[in-house]
Amino acid sequence: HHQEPRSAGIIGAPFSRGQPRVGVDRGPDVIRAAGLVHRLHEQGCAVKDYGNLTFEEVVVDEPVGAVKCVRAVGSANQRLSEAVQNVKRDGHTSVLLGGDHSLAIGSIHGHSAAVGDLSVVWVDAHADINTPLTSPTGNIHGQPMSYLLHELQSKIPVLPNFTWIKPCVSAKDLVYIGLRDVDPEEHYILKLLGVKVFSMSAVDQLGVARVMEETCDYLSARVKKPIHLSFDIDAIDPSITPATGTPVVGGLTYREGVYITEHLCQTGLLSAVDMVEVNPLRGQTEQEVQSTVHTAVDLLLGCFGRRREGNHSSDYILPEH
Ligand code: 4U7
Ligand code: MN
Ligand code: MN
Ligand code: MN
Repeated sequence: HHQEPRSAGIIGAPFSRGQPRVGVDRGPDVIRAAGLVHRLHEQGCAVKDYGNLTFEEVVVDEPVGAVKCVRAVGSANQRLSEAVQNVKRDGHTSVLLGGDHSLAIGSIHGHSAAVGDLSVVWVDAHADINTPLTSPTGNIHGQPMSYLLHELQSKIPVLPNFTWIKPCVSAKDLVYIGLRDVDPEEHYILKLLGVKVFSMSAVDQLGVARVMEETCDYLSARVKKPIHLSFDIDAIDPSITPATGTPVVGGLTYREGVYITEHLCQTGLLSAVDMVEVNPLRGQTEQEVQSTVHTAVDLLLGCFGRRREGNHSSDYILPEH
């Protein structure tokens, strides 16, 4: 069936303070260097690259309880939220290039501030739903969903530079795909809130096609809301995407990952995408980095209409001799 012309508004967020490893701040530039903008154009997608955000230099950022870099993460996400709101008001599908996954706070907050209620599809090895008080590491990239969910607000302490955050996602509007490394506290939260989860075990059992069918049936059972896809590259198996900070064996194949993006694109509801946790300094070889980055690009192309059967523009005419 006919698809509306698409346009991507790209925001680079070279930010790494949501986790301790250097290099994830280079994600936006390596993903662009792999030809993202050109390849989106090639497939008939309009693109506006808004460039990289710059972040406030937070010099003194002592842990708050166990949570690290609270002020830097809060401030960066406030800027990101504003940037995503601008991209949405310009009429684009927002594309956040991270950076670590703490950036989902600002990305989802800004998306929701611009368009209202959202569905969130979170593709990740991890649930990233620790509260500041359950987090085993204190790293905020393992916590973003806890700040965004209405249902967890009574469990979230007041944190410096976090007071601007308004919870904007309901547990019933969230679906996880690819989970295989969930902390016990997170598992408790997922069960308590009744969050829809397709773990790797469910992907094994059902196959990715049924997982996506059920995901979209579940999310559109009430009203069709704009979809926010938050894609952590560590959802894909580290044999394909090793250049990431917290790799976990037993992940999605390249084909399962691409299928997820193709299917979400075809709903016509995809309104914002995060591509996060690509860390070129975590690759052992140049080949490992290239494989990770190229996979990230292909996942984004899938979000903007690339089909493996091939594509052609609707006004194409066969040349006459
Ligand atoms: B990512 C972890 F404890 N759960 O909270 C935590 F295992 O954005 C990992 O998904 C979080 O890469 C991983 O620190 C965050 C840990
Ligand atoms: Mn992860
Ligand atoms: Mn993550
Ligand atoms: Mn359709």
